[in-house]
Amino acid sequence: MPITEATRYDHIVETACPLDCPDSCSLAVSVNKGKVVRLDGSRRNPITSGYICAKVRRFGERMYGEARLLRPGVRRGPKGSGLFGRVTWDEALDLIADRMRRIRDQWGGEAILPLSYGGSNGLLSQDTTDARLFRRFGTSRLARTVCAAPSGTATQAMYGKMIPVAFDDYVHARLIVIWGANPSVSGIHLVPYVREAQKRGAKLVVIDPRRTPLARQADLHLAVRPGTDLVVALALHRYLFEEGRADERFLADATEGADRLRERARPWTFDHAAQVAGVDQAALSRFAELYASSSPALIRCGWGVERNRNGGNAVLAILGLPAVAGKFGVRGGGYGMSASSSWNITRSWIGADEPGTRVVNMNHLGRALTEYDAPPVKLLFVYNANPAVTIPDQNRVLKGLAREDLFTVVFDQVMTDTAAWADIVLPATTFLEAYDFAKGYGSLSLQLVQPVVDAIGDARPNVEVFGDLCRRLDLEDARDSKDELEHLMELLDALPATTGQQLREREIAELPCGSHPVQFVDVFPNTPDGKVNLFPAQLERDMIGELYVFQPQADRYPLTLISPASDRTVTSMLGELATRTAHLVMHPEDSAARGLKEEDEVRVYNDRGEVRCLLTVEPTIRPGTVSLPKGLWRKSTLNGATTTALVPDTLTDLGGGACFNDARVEVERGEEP
Ligand SMILES: Nc1nc2c(c(=O)[nH]1)N[C@H]1C(S)=C(S)[C@@H](COP(=O)(O)OP(=O)(O)OC[C@H]3O[C@@H](n4cnc5c(=O)[nH]c(N)nc54)[C@H](O)[C@@H]3O)O[C@H]1N2
Ligand SMILES: Nc1nc2c(c(=O)[nH]1)N[C@H]1C(S)=C(S)[C@@H](COP(=O)(O)OP(=O)(O)OC[C@H]3O[C@@H](n4cnc5c(=O)[nH]c(N)nc54)[C@H](O)[C@@H]3O)O[C@H]1N2
Ligand code: SF4
Ligand SMILES: [Mo]
Repeated sequence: MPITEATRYDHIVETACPLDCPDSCSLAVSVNKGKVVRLDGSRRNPITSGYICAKVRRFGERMYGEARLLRPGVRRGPKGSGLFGRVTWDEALDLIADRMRRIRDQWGGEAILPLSYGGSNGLLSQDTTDARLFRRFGTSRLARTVCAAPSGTATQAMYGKMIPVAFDDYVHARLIVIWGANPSVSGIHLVPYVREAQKRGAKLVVIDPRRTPLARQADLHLAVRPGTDLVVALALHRYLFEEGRADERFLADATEGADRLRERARPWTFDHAAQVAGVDQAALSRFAELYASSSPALIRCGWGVERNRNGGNAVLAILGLPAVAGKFGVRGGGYGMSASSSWNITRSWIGADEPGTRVVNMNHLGRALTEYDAPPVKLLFVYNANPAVTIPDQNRVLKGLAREDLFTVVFDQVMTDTAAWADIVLPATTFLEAYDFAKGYGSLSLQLVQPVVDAIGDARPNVEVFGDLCRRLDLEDARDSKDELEHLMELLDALPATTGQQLREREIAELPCGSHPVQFVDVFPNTPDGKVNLFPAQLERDMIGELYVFQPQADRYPLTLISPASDRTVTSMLGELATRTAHLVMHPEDSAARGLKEEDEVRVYNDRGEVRCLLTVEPTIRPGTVSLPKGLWRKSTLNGATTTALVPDTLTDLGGGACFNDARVEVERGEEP
């Protein structure tokens, strides 16, 4: 028999990728003898167009890899040793339930801190039985702020999170501005639409301290100093207002607060803003002119903008531009950013109200573990997250995790850097072994995720494990026991009716307004008065008047460290597969000034910590800025410290977000003297 493609697998299962990525790809997964042998894109989600990223094509290596957690385990060695003895699920969950009860009796429920973030970003794997458990038990609450909090706060206040422009409508734009986003890595399915728009004659502007792949193809690249987007946007506002290019009619009819914004923008002449942002004044004014005169004009606001002390205000100023310049109301005009809240999902299935307990900002995890004392955190329950490497101020987080009197549970798919510090580890299923719904926050789709193979080892899905704990703690009736499919059906019933029906019939749903909404034609602001709030009063309290600008000469740490998404990982997921030592990217001027060269071992440091890694010298980053990927595992550097060791736990101006791109460092040769 000839060997053909068909002999390599038994069948193909259609599912979706729920990972924390905007694209939400539909997948065709090939299975052979009960094992995943190949992952490809399918066409169920039109945006996927049959291809996926290289990371997820390797997902099988993660599923069956050495780091995979197969059984529940109880710590056997010293804290952090990563040594565990095997126990059954019953034993592990009884131990946890018992600890939770004892801690609540002695310290109160708030001494327990659940810590979770995106994980597999599905609807079923978070905010279901987990939320029920922690709410009913009365634990501390977590402010999930490590990503998107400033952007979310800004868009909520300004537009009530109006539905953004769909990826495939980018082709209609005449001008596309990619502002603090790198879709060539972080959401690859947007790129072909940007290219197609360019082919049809659109201009492309990229605003990024790095020369990203799209910046290379752009008509204009403003390599701004990190954290200065606010003044760039305000300079555009000033121009629009003062040169008579503002859409006064739209401002009068559809917005509030235009006068305050005009006032705020007044000091920001091109000259002033160009100086602060470290860009060419002529380029800045060309950008303003291009934006004012192009239609449809579209701004894609990424997450690179928000991760600094001016981040929330920067997002506000950027998102105000289409309103002031009158860019709405046409296909391909307006703005694109996270569509996370577009589905109007109320999560009634949690079945418990939020208690009034203490709120812990996850960006302050290190402080919470080492300083909070009313009550102290005595039990940390980590799931859907890898805080040892993803949360600011790594050394403080690790110091907290090392506390002998802290009981740490880590529920994960692999032995992460956080799991190594656990007292109990619990093995979780991956999205290829469980049910879920994948909600795109870039591609506007909601899709069924279904098990492609049986769970590996004893891995179990979140929804069942937290349900089991609810029953062990008498927080729900034993008769309410459901398996994950029953939970999925319950969730399906609670979704808006048309969404539920589409999912049942086609396994994919589109937004109630359709997949191609035009802003201010099909979708409008969800603010209380239906208007765009250009200067949201509810945020004023938090709007820091002063702009934090980096003063190179005055600082012991003259370089700004940024940490964008890498094409190898989804934050830290898949980082276990890395074999290469991490590289810091530095501009040739900065390396020459320090006598450093390509592949040198370097020490990147500040008062919070140091990372030892290798050096890449490239003019792809602006001088004065250096870059190290986010999500590195500790084994990927030479000293076991990763990017977050250098990141301060300062909060952003709005939303209590993380200042990942606001770290100041110095770099020197790494070898010991
Ligand atoms: N491959 C891959 N894809 C991912 C992820 C991943 O880890 N890997 N993560 C997912 C997640 S969780 C998220 S939130 C998104 C993030 O996706 P993006 O929105 O693309 O965000 P980042 O990669 O953080 O940064 C984007 C760009 O902002 C630039 N930048 C940094 N600081 C500034 C600044 O102050 N101003 C401006 N204008 N630009 C700045 C960086 O150089 C970078 O090129 O990607 C998702 N997709
Ligand atoms: N230096 C730096 N650090 C950053 C950023 C940055 O810009 N710079 N940005 C950050 C951003 S954008 C984000 S979103 C955060 C992400 O922060 P985290 O959410 O902490 O990071 P992830 O790597 O996504 O970790 C998810 C973990 O959940 C596990 N998981 C996945 N699915 C499931 C499941 O179904 N059940 C269970 N129990 N576990 C599961 C995965 O195996 C993985 O270990 O990190 C932030 N960290
Ligand atoms: S990580 Fe993003 S690009 Fe990769 S398969 Fe998943 S949704 Fe698609
Ligand atoms: Mo994120």
